[in-house]
Amino acid sequence: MLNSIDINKIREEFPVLNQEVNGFPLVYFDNAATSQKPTEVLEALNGYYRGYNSNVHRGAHTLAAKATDAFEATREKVRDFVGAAHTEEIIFTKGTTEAINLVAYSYGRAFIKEGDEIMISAMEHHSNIVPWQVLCEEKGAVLKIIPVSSEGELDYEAFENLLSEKTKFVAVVHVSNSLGTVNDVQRIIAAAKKVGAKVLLDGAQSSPHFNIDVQALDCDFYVFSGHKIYGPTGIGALYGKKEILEAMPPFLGGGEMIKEVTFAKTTYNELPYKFEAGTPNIGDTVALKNAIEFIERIGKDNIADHENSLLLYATEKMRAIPGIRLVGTAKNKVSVISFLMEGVHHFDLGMMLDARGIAIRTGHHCTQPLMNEFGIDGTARLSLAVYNTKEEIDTFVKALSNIANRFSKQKQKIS
Ligand code: 7TS
Repeated sequence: MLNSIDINKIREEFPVLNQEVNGFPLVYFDNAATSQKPTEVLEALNGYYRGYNSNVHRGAHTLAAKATDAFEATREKVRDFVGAAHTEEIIFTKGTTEAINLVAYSYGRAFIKEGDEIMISAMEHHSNIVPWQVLCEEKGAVLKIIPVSSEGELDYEAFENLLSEKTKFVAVVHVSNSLGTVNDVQRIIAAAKKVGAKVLLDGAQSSPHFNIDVQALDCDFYVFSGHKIYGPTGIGALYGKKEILEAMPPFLGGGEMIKEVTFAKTTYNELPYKFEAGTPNIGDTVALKNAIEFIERIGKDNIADHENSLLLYATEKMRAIPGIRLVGTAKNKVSVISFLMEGVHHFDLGMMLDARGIAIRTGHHCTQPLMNEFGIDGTARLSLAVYNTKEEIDTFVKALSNIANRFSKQKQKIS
């Protein structure tokens, strides 16, 4: 781990950053959507396909053994990354969305009954809303929503008042992708445990930014996506407590997840394979290990410190631009700034910034109910990663100020 980080050196590890977009050096501020990949991840992918591509867990030959070892080494790496006690508690999925669906379908179908209550928050990504809605419709269960304040913080007292012995499951986002709010999940987990509810944390936006320890948190499930932690797309993980995963029925049926199949009856494989039907995404899984090693090498604390200093710097500069309104001003935030500019639609803002080589995301960020709470249809959002710099923020703030000036002059002319 480096003591203080040399951002220019880190940037050299990301070939995609070294390019011009629309005639300007690329400023990539869309990291909450997906992060860029360091060379070691690209080389691991290439190395797998060039060197030992093979199916896992079945071949009697050398390449198959090599592929299986590399695949399982990532499981061990992910176990360590989230602080789980056992490797069999780590199930590979396509990403956060598939992991939440796995829990909603498998745990939900087996253990949620008519009249039970499932609690989510007003700031969930659609992937932590829709699977629970589907389950509630199927089972006659009730979906309850933890409200959010105008600053973008959860109302913990309202949450505690909503909890009852009817609450069987609480699924909340650890860090909001639209607002950057870090939720007090310790408080949520402690309160949920008191009524015996299981808790799932959506870690899509917490996993890239700070240390995760699922045992200290005592959550029942934690899910994340590899592509947001400098790894490939199409691979993510579900952590679940062993005794809960053991009690859950399989999600998908097929090869790999079985012990024995006859036409009369199938017995299922043990954990984690019970939940990994079919040939998995081997190459991307192998390279996910390198992404986690990249993070370990830089150090999560160094990443958090750097990103937080950028967040404070950008927030201060943006507040000084006339007509800018920040959406989401929670006390505890990471890495995301959502904003609006008076008189300019966020889509147009995104296009004007893109013309300057600056990549941000615009729209509802797959959190339409949250946007409804704020009475808006979307925001412009910048989201930061370890390779972003103060200079990039200066470039962004300058471009934003120019746009603000241009539009306020136009307004003056018209009036
Ligand atoms: N949960 C949160 C909090 C997210 O931010 C995202 C993706 C997901 C779930 C779904 O992850 P996936 O990897 O399964 O797609 N968020 C975003 C975003 O903010 N912009 O694009 C994708």
